[in-house]
Amino acid sequence: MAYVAMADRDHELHDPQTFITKYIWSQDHKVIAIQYGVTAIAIGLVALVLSLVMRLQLGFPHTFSLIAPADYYQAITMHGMIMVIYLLTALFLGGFGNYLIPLMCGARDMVFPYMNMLSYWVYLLAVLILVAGFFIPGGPTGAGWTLYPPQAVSTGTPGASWGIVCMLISLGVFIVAFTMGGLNYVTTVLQARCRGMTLMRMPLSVWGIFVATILGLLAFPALLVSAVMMTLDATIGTSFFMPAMLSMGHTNTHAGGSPLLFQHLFWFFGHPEVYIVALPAFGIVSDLLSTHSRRHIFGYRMMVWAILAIGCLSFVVWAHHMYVSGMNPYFGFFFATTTLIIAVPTAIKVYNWVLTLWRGDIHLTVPMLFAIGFIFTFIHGGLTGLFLGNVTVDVPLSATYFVVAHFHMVMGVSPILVVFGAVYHWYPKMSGKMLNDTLGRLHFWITFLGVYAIYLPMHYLGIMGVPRRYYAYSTADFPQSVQELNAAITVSALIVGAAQLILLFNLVYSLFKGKPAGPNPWRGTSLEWQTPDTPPKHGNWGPKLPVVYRWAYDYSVPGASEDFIPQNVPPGPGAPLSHGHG
Ligand code: HEM
Ligand SMILES: [Cu+2]
Repeated sequence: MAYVAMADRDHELHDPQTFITKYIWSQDHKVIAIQYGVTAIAIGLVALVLSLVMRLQLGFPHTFSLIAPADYYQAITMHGMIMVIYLLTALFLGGFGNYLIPLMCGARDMVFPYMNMLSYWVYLLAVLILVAGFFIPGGPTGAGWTLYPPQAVSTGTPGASWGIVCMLISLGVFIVAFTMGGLNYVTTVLQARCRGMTLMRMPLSVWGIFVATILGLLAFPALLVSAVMMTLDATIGTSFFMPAMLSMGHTNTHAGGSPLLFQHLFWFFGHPEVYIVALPAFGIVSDLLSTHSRRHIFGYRMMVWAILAIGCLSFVVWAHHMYVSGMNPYFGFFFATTTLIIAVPTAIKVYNWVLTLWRGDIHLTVPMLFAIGFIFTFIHGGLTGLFLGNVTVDVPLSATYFVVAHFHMVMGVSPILVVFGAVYHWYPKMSGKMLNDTLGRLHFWITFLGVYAIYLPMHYLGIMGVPRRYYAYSTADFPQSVQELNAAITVSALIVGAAQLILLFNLVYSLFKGKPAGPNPWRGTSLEWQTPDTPPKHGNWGPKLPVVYRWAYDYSVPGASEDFIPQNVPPGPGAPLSHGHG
């Protein structure tokens, strides 16, 4: 526990005094978390607007001429990349990871607070470089979020000269920021837990974030090297990924590079990336379900092992994104098999969530609604994953809207629902105020029903053969229903997009007018609810660190005087240890 002492000392030496050190150059993990969160949501709104612009084009191609074909490709690229990296990755790890790890582990802060602070500012720089892409000559890259060469750096692709370089540099800077944060999260979990907080007593939120961070530290380097190599291909004429070719009547100056090498590197990062987003969501949703059903998580140990198993397996499935690349069929067989094996630990998790609810004392609070919504959308997206994991099914579907439906359900909508649930759940700790319940319910129902209205029909469009990444289709190629559904999807998307204003309003309104939350409004067991102050002060715990006596799931323990026993309550009369992990 040497690092506890270090974090302790740091807290005494650097207790922030001025406005600037308290809120701007803050080394407090909670302030950094909120900085990450606000920035991620702000750039996420840009991605949302881009998606609505694309939807208007697809739904009403002749009514709104907001964008030209080239703009569509730029919008799709920026939308996809922002959503995956700059919103979800940053929000789950930089935002929730930063906020929850020290509080849930009983630490005063991250072990390297200065590096943690730097991580946020470098992330902000990455976001600014990304946004700069909109203002440079030629605009941002239109290569698609996968940035495949040779297309990404060939004339004819929007942003092929400046835009792609800007994107690659921004990604590189993001990875530097992620690494500085990530080393903190891992080290803090391993070294700064308070007394009694064994690994197998940690809340699943911490487990999910912890393993996701390890995945990130192992996967992002593959993206970093490909970004560096492609930048060199684009700027000084190296040929890592660029073959000699004839494009738009011109022969290029490259020779001998391998576009397939890029695909392997990209997806060696890209598939784990799905779990960098999904594992924190899995962890957080487990805690939401348990807290709001007043019941211990079913199969805690199995849940931890499932997270670890999914984490490991996620590194041996990447080429399921490359079934159409002309790979050797035996290769496809291997990757289909590993992909389908991931379904086992994943299904275990789903069963355990459902069994947690079974005979629980379910409180349909707003966080719980979002958590249950997640179970639906995740099962849904997971099932279509089983289709696409099989080579023979994937090949005809891979360039269609079926894929758009699948990945939005599984890694767009599902994690976002968990983000929302988590915001309603922890906002009271972050601000001391409750979010407005009525507005929360309205936000949930419109969002939940709305995403189904958006994404269910897309499966049908995909099976009809509607291609993805298309600006417009000839009406002669598809039945009338395709255009009608496209219009309906766009209307739903506009409604869902507008519904997010309810949340934004709620966040600001409740800060001033919200009901005071008290320290533990959901009667939760994990340590963040047991802080002496709400919101917790710098250093979190006042003079004395907490001591942990039990796991995080002592809800409705027989013989206990209340329906929850916080982790820092010693066993005794009225507070027995549960049959779980004491
Ligand atoms: C209301 C919410 C959203 C709407 C209406 C929406 C809409 C769209 C549209 C219209 C496309 C282009 C499809 C095509 O032409 O093939 C797209 C692509 C994409 N979206 Fe979303 N989206 C939303 C949320 C999200 C979220 C939360 C994520 C996070 C993972 C996400 C990730 C992506 C990705 C990775 C692509 C693919 C980009 C590419 O092909 O290069 N989207 N989305
Ligand atoms: Cu994958």
